[in-house]
Amino acid sequence: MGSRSDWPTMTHAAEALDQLGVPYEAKVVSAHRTPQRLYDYAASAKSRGLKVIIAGAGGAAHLPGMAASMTPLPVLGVPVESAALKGQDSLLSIVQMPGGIPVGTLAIGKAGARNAGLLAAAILATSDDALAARLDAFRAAQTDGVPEAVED
Ligand code: RP5
Repeated sequence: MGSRSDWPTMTHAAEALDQLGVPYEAKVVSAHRTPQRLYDYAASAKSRGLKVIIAGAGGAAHLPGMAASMTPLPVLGVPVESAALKGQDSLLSIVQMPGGIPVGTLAIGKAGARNAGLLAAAILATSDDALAARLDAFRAAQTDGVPEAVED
C-alpha cells in the first residue's frame, strides 16, 4: 500500500487472506515518496516467490500501475477512499490503464480491499486444490448465512 494511512482499508484484504489460510506480506511502498523501494519491490517480487500483488493506494494512485509495469505477476488495484474526492480520483487513476499493462481494479474502499483478497485467493486456487476447497467452503458458508426471511 502507498501509505500507513491505507492500512485501515487494506487490512480487509489481509483479513480475507487470513480467513482462507493464504500467506502474505503487508508493506508500505509509495510510488511517489519511495520510488526506489517500489522499483526494488516490484522487480524482485516474482523471484522472491510472490504469486499475486494487491496494491492499494489513494489520490493520484500510481502504485498499482507502476508495480504492474515492473512485474509479470497479476496486480490487483484497490482504490483507497481519499478525503478530497472520496476515492473517485483513486479509482480513475487505477482503472484507466492504457492497453498493454493490465491492473485488475476493485471497488473503492473496504469492499474493494476484501474482494482483492478473495480474488487473489481465487487466482491462487486455480493451482492449489486445498485452497480451492477452502474457497468453496467459504462461499457455501456465506450463502448459508443469508436468511431468506426479512426478519425472525
Ligand atoms: C497515497 O497517498 C497513499 O496511497 C494514500 O492513500 C494517500 C495519502 O497518503 P498519506 O498522506 O496519508 O500518507 O500515496
